[in-house]
Amino acid sequence: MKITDAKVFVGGPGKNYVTLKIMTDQGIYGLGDATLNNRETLPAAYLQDYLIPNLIGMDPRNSEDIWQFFYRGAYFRKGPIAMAAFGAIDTALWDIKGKLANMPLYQLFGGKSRDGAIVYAHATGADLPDLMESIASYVAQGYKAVRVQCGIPGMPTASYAVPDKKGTEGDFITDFSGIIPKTEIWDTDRYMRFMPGALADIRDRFGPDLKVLHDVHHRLLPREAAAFAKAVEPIGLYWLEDPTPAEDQAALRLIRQHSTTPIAIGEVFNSIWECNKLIQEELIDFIRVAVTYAGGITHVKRIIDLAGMHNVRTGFHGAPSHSPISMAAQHHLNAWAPNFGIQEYLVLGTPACDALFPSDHVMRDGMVYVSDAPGHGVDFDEREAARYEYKPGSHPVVRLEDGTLWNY
Ligand code: CS2
Ligand code: MG
Repeated sequence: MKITDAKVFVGGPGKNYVTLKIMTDQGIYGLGDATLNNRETLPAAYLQDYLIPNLIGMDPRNSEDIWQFFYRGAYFRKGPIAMAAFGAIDTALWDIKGKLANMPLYQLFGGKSRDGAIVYAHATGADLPDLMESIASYVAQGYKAVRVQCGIPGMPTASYAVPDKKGTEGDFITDFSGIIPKTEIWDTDRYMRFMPGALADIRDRFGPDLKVLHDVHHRLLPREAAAFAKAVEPIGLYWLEDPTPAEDQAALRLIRQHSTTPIAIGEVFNSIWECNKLIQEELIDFIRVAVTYAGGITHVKRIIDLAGMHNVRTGFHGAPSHSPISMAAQHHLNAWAPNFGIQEYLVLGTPACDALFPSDHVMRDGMVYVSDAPGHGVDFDEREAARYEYKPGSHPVVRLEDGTLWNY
């Protein structure tokens, strides 16, 4: 069997999805997702200029050897751009494998460990009352887990992923007005003084059963993160996410020394080598990698297995930028993984998105039920794709009040 061609599409409804389609001499094709948020054209170029010319003629069934060919052959290894490009190829090859076997991917991984996989939604508010309404709306929709992000009183600008005025919904993460980022002003002291109390009020309002997650989004220094994790320990968060930048994996030891609050890290990682210490030393409770950014299904399965040896559960990233293709690959991994935890789920199901990416995966009452279609179960409508083009977008950059550049 041979790969005969491959095409890359950039664009989508309100997103710059990077979709890879790999065609074969048996008429079977596979689909992958290389969407690297705010840098979408780069994995697309890597695929077009370097990877696709090498793919032509390869046997699509040899997904492991192809992964090793591109990973080791690059010489300069890893990095989000390369691993997103490899990830798209790998996911497309697993899609082809599933179609050849006439099986949904979870069957190829080892079958189902559960029928439904719990997901969490993003509740947000310009202030605490606004956030409480957002949480209540998700609870009313049947969600059993919600990430909560709140505007901080006195903060000079809106903080991470919150609206600057009450009652507005939307993707407060990427601004598609252009490639020049806006500036967010951050003050740790205001955050540290306000947020633990807000989380306690949320727990009081919604009771002990609601799984409450909070994303610090890399804003605290390790000592501050340890103090925050200790302060919120009585609230019983499901997890505290990215409390401190984790390039220095050892820094997470300080949080573990001071708190039993569950820690989730990993969405910015693109290889097992960026999280192996966090996992082996059990410095985290959930690993947050994503199939797109971490080299596809093949590499993420290695991370899942390492995590499973060290009491670490999965909590895959599922931000607004993820296309239904990578989300579907994660749904299959979530159905199989013995150490599954939870899946981030930003509602993808707009009519425009469903038209571009038809599938029969189901999200109901806060649970995802994976499709039984062969492969990952998502298709791609090239006619729909022709309606979209790349639209430059950016995250804010974050500065402290004195102008110091900080972590987004
Ligand atoms: C966030 C992401 O979903 C999350 O947990 O950390 O939405 C993150 O802000 C974006 O992926 C950045 O592009
Ligand atoms: Mg996050």
